Formats: sequence, structure tokens, C-alpha cells
Amino acid sequence: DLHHHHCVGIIGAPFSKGQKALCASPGCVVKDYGNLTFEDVPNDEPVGRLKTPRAVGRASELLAGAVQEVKSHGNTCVMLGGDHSLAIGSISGHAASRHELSVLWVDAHADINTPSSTPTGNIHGQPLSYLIHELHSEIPIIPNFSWLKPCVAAKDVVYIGLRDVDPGEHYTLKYLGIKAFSMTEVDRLGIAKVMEQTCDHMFSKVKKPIHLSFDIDALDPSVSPATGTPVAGGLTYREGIYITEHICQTGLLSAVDMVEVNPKQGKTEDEIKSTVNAAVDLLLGCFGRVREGSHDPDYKMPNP
Ligand code: 4U7
Ligand code: MN
Ligand code: MN
Ligand code: MN
Repeated sequence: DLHHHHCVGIIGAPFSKGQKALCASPGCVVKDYGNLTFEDVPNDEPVGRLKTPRAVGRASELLAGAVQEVKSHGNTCVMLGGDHSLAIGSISGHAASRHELSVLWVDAHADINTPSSTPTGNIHGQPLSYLIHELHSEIPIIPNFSWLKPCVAAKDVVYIGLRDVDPGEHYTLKYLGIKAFSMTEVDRLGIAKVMEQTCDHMFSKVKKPIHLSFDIDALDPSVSPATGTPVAGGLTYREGIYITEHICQTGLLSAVDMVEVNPKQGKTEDEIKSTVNAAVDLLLGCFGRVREGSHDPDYKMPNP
């Protein structure tokens, strides 16, 4: 059955309580797994500083199951968010089917606050602290999170695009020695060297499947303004596309999150269009669209 071989499975995850996108058809088979429905969780009072923890825990568990299903069919998984707290579910579900993963986190933010270091209480600024083994002792018992187990090693995480990192996050990055290419490194090295070094780091031992978690706010707000926490000085459209083309060429891309695309944050129709367009083009880059163009092996020139 066509739909169960080498195809891309798309899950819509319109969830925004840890703080929607559309897709054009790329040159591969796409199976739409539909949108998940997230029910409201009543009486979702803060736990410590965490806002709406029960809703986030429930949504993440549901998404983890959906991602696991897509992976069990052998498909590459695309999750369209929704906010970045969804990566808790997406990466957990991916890891459940694939053992060891490399995680490439493309974001203006490090999203590695712990429930105690968070300045805002928003869980979309914390997903990596729930997922990384080395941070396990920082995570308290939280309602609706009991299903969750850390599943990623600190050495298997690489960041690109950082430019708004909180003190507690910076401490954690240094303490755990996590590989990070902030915008300073992108400026210094250029995106081609950044991607070379990213892959050197990810493939230093064995070739693990790649989980690409792409927060649209990694791009400059002039390109993708329709997002909740824009930060000046981001990646250009071209640098973003280069990242996806390079990751596609490794042949190891196994799951993608495209998150923090939020049409409600667009001030004009053009702002929304530009943001959604960028997200679509990044996904097409992930699945083989190349800027030099391409043609099928059996392509015939039309008769003159
Ligand atoms: B996103 C922040 F304090 N660090 O923790 C926090 F600046 O998924 C922002 O990357 C988090 O968009 C941004 O709330 C989360 C804040
Ligand atoms: Mn971000
Ligand atoms: Mn993020
Ligand atoms: Mn954001």
C-alpha cells in the first residue's frame, strides 16, 4: 500500500497552551494523519510557576502517540504546531520508536528552562529540560506528565539561531556542554560551515536519525513576523532554507516539528502570508526541493 512506504506523515497540532500552518505538496507521497483535537482541561491551575501544566501534559501525551504511529508506519513525521511545548510529545513519540536520536533545535530561544528557572512559567520555553536525561532531577512531579521519560542525551542536541537565552538556560548549556551555534557563530562562520560542524557533531559516532525541531522565530521577524516571541537579528530566509536542504541531504531526517507559526500574531495579511510561506518552503527543503531545480530521470524535452 502506497501510503505505508517512504512517505511523509503530517500531524496537525493546533495547540497553543504552552504559550497552524498549511502545506503544499512536495515531490514525495504525503499522508495526512489529520489534526489532533485537544480538549480543554478544566481547573488547570498553575503548579509552582508552570502555567496550564495539565493541558500541556495531556496534549503532549496525545501527540507522542500520534508520532509513534506515524513512525511505526515507516514514515517521516511532520508535526505542524502549535507552540513549542509540543516538542515534548513529538520527540518522546519519535524516541519511543527509534531509540537514539539527534535533535537539531533551530530557534531564537534555547527552550531549556527548568520548572524552577523559567522566568515566565510558559512551558514552550522549557521542553528540552523535560526531554534531556541529564536534567531529569530538575523535573518535579507534574500532573499529566507521569507518562513522560527523558529520552535524549545532552550530547545529541545541537542548536542553531540562538539570540535570546535566559541566565538559567545559559548555565545549563555550559554545564552540560551542549553544542550551540548562536547567531554570533552564524555570523562568524557562515551557515555552510555551521551545517558542516553540526553534522560532524551529530555523526561523530553512529548515524542516528535526526529530529529537526524548527521554531519559526529562528528566522528574522522581517521574514516570519507572525509568531509569539519574535527576536530581532535572526536567520535570513536563505540561511533557513540552507539548513533544511543540508539536513535533507544527510538522508537521516526522521521527524520535523514546524512550530510557533501563529497567524493570530500577524498584524496584516502580508505578515501572515510571509510567515506561512517561509514555513512551507522550509518543509519543502526538508523533503527534497532544491533551489537549482530538478527533473525526473525519465524527463523528455517537449518537441520544438
Ligand atoms: B519558544 C522565554 F523568558 N525564554 O522561557 C521563556 F524569554 O518556543 C521565552 O522558543 C521562550 O518560542 C520562548 O518564556 C519559547 C522567555
Ligand atoms: Mn523561539
Ligand atoms: Mn521554541
Ligand atoms: Mn516563540
